[in-house]
Amino acid sequence: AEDRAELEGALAGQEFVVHYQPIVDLPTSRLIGVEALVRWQHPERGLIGPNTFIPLAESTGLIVPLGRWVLRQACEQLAAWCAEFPLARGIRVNVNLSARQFQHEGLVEEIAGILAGTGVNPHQIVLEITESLLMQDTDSTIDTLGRLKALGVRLAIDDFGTGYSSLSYLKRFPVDILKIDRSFVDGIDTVDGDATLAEAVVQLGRALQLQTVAEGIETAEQWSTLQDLGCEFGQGYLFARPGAAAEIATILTGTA
Ligand code: G
Ligand code: G
Ligand code: MN
Ligand code: NA
Repeated sequence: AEDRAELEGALAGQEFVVHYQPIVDLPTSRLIGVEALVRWQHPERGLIGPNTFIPLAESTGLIVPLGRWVLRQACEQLAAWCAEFPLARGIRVNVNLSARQFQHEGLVEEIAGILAGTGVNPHQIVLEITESLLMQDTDSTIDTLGRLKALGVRLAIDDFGTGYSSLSYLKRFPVDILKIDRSFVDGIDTVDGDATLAEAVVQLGRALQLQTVAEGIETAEQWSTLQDLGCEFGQGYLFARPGAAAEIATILTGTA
């Protein structure tokens, strides 16, 4: 309960910050988008990563107002970048949606309100949902996905390949992008079978006309292997770590 109060206080006290990690076109390593990743700028403990507070935010329901805040922040940032840098009009901003947010009654209306209020082009917003969320293959899941798509945003499946789900749902669900989980990229050049799995995801994406984004690229070898497999986009420490909005601005000036 104490932890919950602290998290609530942090939200009210504006102690959260959004960092952005570049997503690049693999052949050219040009910026095609960013993923918004929340951090807690704690007054005493410094910058805290989401793994330490997202689970609590989920279990207490605070993820709903926190997630709404992250989305609004990311949309405001995108609008500011677009006003300043012509290059920004061609990028996308990915925002993570947790299962709890997804199940929240007012989600679609809230997102619509944020899009309208910030004036961003909805096509520049990608909502990342996890594969496990889609495994709850219910009418209400399909209904929510359809209503999100109707707003003009794009949908990505995050951590794809970790969910052991049936593939048939991919055809029914209106998703646009598959994000290949970091665990496959990790072992792509070293662990038997990982390259085969990554390739299978890329082929699946191609068959269903979905874009593929590889996560967690750390070495030039992984980068090159993923290109050989036909993966279009990627993100990872090799290209850039998540950083403050100002770091993205230096790329968007076109001089970085
Ligand atoms: O940012 P890292 O770099 O440490 O992120 C760790 C985990 O936290 C990832 O699984 C990521 O999806 C999740 N995460 C980061 N930001 C957000 C957010 O704004 N909302 C949700 N639901 N998850 C987030
Ligand atoms: O779960 P999700 O994919 O949303 O979260 C992305 C997470 O992956 C964030 O915690 C981000 O900081 C982390 N990440 C991004 N690139 C790399 C990388 O190259 N290596 C590792 N180990 N983690 C990464
Ligand atoms: Mn993600
Ligand atoms: Na992921």
